[in-house]
Amino acid sequence: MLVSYELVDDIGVITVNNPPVNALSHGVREGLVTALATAQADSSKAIVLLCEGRTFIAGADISEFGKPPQAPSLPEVNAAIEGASKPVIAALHGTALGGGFEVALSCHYRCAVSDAAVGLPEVKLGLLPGAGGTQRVPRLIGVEAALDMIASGKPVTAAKALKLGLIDRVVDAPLKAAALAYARELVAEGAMLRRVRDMTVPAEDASAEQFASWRTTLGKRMRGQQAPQRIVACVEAASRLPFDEGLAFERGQFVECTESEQSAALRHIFFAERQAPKVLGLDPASQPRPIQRVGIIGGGTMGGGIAMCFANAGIPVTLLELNQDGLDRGLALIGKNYGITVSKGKLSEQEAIRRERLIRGTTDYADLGEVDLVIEAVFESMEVKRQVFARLDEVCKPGAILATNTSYLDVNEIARVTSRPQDVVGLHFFSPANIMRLLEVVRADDTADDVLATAMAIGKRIGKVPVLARVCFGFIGNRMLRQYAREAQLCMIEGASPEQIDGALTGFGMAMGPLAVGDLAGLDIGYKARQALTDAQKGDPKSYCIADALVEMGRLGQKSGAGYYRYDPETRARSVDPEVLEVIEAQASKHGVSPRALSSDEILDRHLMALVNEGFRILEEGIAQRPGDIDVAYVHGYGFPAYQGGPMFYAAQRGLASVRDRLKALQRQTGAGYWEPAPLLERLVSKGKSLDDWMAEKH
Ligand code: T1G
Repeated sequence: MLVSYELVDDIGVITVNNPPVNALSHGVREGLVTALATAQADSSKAIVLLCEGRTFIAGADISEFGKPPQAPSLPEVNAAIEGASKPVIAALHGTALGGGFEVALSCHYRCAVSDAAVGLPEVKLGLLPGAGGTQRVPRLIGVEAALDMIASGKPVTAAKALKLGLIDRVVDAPLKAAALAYARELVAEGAMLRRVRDMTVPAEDASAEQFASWRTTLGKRMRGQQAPQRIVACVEAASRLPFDEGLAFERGQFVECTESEQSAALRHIFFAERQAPKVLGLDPASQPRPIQRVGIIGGGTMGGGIAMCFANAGIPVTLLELNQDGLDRGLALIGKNYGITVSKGKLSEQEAIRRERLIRGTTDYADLGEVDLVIEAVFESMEVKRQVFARLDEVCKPGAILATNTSYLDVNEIARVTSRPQDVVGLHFFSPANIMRLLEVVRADDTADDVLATAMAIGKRIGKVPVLARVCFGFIGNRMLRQYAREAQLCMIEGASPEQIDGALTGFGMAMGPLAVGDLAGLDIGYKARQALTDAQKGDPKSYCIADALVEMGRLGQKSGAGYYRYDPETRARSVDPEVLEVIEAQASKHGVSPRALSSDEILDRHLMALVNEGFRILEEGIAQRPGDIDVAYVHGYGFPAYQGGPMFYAAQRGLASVRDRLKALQRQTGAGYWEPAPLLERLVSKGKSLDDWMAEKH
């Protein structure tokens, strides 16, 4: 039963049991209303509401959004709870989130075990608390604390919730017994039916200026997103209107959010993040191998960041460098990064020391003899990587997983130098590795199923979103990025300035524009990679001549103080540099290009179409398992705005036929073969099918 009811002596107990997270599906809402009616009619003196399983209600059932609403709605359930004639006590464990916490807020009292957390994460789904959260929370904790909680969507620990006044008691497990005791205590002291709706919002932090400053702050912090602004409007309504009018205003705002494209995109990403770690067709019997110790080869920026990922998850790391100097530099860099995190108040000094102590340095390969997983993060040269893997094959124990952090080299070729290619896999981290959430798991031809299962599991364990990719040049992310970067170069040589190009993409919501990203990563990286390619492989010189010219002038990007922009040595502030415009002009005349005015729409479109078309090729070749995997990769690895859903979701929303037609128009306009619509796209359009249809047919 989704919701059950029992009378324990004189206390009624309502129990929700809807695994995995007790989401408030239609059945649960109905069950709650029925159980409440039973409790109201029997001899119980108070009612305890709790959940089975790993958590209290973690929210509305997100999979029900976009479908016709079914009664009772959550506001109706909450009104029934708050209107009960007997005290209702919410007993919280796990994560009481969203609609789940709103249910708790409609109860008259709340208790929680110490490791519980409460939160209203709706904003992460492009929504807002639509069942009283924006009206009840400010009544309990004031406007500032309420906006901080609801606009950030961050969970609050039980201890902090008690301090804020969101809950009334932190109890010891077992929860049910403690909650029953608390209920009896309330009955004994004749506790009143304390309805949050009857409270008023403290006026001291509810001025118009306050709300205006929140709108400005959120306008910057959550650029382009609609829900945060609606949240401010709802909390403002709570401080201005009687409860029921505020609730109605909130509901209206909520419904508009549920119908918004931004929320559809963010809900798509929510489920795509949870699908990505699942490897289709994997032998269900293949269990992850235990990973208790990890080795990292290379103490540079990537190696150090990767080591921190494992130490942050409590896994001991052996970091190997060729010599002591290199090792000292690597460990010092890690220490510096932890220091920065502590100085930002994101980590305590003790915790930083504890994590740093989990990272042990060595210059001796023999010290990797007992690790369960080793990740190579050395210089991007096939020869160097082959030498490292041959050495690892000698020293690592049987069953150890040998992984490479290469961002584009052939993992099959690396695996072939070992006697155990089945134990070789690509684990492609993104810089800064201890921050970026994307992890491309690269499946080589011989990679064993349990090695893949292990890679996905360890990826989640270190807080990453693992996405499976097959071997090709640049895997999923970087392969698409080459097409995207090509358009940035061509738009420049055709007449658009770096500022205009970056502005077009940041206007769409990209965290940074393609040229600013180039300056951040270093223009010399791409330059060196191009030096290793033939002219044919490099493609049209117009697509890299400006970048080459800048590098040959010593303009490597931020690290040299100048690239497509100039950077203030102190503040690193970026500014337009007329010298770059001269370089662009010179290259345009050298390559016979007459500059013209490009609209920001054209610039944006060409970048998005370049990503999307390559995405279709990647799906057709089986390099990526699902369109959602590509979307998750771009959101967590390349700064694609989650509220746009990722390149493939964007294409689906826009309409595959319109995408195909736009590509054909670009092909006619430029005569360039790479604008030829991908065969999969052509096929789907010709059959009037969607990517979801294609996925359903494929599996
Ligand atoms: N609805 C439907 N399915 C859900 C769900 C939900 N709210 N939450 C989780 N799942 C599924 C998920 O897809 C996965 O399925 C499985 O449960 C385990 O999840 C009116 C409008 C609770 C912290 O935003 O943050 O309430 O892949 O892998 O890592 O105001 O899930 O196994 O098939 O993430 O342990 C607000 C969303 C909703 C919380 C657990 N609530 N969930 O994390 O497991 S909007 C949220 C989470 C709302 C009201 C509004 C996390 C978690 P599958 P998991 P986890």
